[in-house]
Amino acid sequence: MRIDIITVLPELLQSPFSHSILKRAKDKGLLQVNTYNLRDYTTYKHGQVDDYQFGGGAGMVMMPEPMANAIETLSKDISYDDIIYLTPDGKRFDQREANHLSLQQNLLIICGHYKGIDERIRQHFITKEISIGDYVLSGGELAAAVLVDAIGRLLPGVLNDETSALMDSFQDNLLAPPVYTRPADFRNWKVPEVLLSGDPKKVEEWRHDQSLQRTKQRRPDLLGDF
Ligand code: 6GU
Repeated sequence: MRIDIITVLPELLQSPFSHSILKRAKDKGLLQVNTYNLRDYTTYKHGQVDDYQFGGGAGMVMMPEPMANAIETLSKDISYDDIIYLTPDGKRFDQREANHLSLQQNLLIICGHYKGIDERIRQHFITKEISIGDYVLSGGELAAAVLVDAIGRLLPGVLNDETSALMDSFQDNLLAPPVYTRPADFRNWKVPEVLLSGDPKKVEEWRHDQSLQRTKQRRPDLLGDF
């Protein structure tokens, strides 16, 4: 899978994909992430990519020409399945969307800044608008990192134990059960007996029950889908 990202802060997007699972995904050739600096696509002086908004008001808007130029230049070589704009007024990102996007071949992600991008770019180029939650970030880069992480770990062959992504919280609309490791007795705080029983069926039942309890207590909204 290939994910291209247009940003004014490419430096911000180096580290998140250079460690752990995403690094492994890239090293295995399963995921390719490319960042493109929007300033490389402007014809304005001093690499200008934003301007005052028509109608007045505080805050700059990202100009349409550099963005259109970047999108059209990249689209010449690659056919994108989706051109995604990251914005707080987009559709809320969730596991279902991560699953869906992980099945695509080529994605283009646009990171906004300031007051956002010119509406005409949204109307004529963007195919999907995504928010990662109901709060405002100063730019789309951290949201892009969240998307790429959530998507990248789902690609077949990225995780060692392929079942482990399937067992994540949310994958079946249930939160994950509690987990324990050695020692079985830590400061007299003991691991639940059933996990030491060696009976896989009992363990599975216990985990499912814990998942249900936890979801009921913490996220009853998820059970609405059951
Ligand atoms: Cl995708 N971008 C920005 N700037 N803020 C956000 C967001 C995205 N999602 C939640 N807040």
